Amino acid sequence: MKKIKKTIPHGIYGITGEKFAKGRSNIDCVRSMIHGGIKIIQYREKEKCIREKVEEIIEIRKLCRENDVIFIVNDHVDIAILVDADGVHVGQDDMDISHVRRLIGENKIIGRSTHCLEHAKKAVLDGADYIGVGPIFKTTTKEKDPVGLGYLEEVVKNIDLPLVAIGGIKESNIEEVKRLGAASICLVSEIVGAENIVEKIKKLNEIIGGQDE
Ligand code: TZP
Ligand code: MG
Repeated sequence: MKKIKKTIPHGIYGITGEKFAKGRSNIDCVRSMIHGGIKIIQYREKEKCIREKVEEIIEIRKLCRENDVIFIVNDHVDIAILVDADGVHVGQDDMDISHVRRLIGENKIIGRSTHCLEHAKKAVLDGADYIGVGPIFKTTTKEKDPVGLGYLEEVVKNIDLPLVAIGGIKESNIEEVKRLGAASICLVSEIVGAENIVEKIKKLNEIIGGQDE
């Protein structure tokens, strides 16, 4: 039977960020995100060695599969293939989309980080399945100057590809991001750094009108 490629659900897109997680592990954070109803989770970890990452990814892959949550691996195309992840997310300094596609196949999701309209247009031509748009606001989670809400508006108007708005998004500004047309929104430190992750997700969903099924 032909496998159908999954699509990016609307609502909150979760990403791990152990550094900001108040001592909780990536795996604990993922459990809470799933419990809170998040439907897509990306494993992003810049500090650990490959062995540790693979161990965590195997565990998180299992949790996502058991709970029908889409699982994306950041950076590591090889590990995404190893664990049969639903997709991979690559930045501007990572492998070309055409190479990622050859490795991971047609039925997997490829996400590309973009910071300007040229990046976004190229991602469309290259065959990405969605683009990250950001950092919208100033953030300490990633060393990159913010692109502002203007870039989000440009993408909404000009780019025919699902987008995930990211960077400095909080409970206090998520409404504006949603209003400008971002159907999928990612918050890292706001979620993993919350006192109560499940409650935080509930509040965010109240503001943006919930998750897709
Ligand atoms: N890509 C663009 S901004 C960012 C990534 C991975 C970090 C977003 O983290 P936060 O804590 O939601 O600002
Ligand atoms: Mg990368």
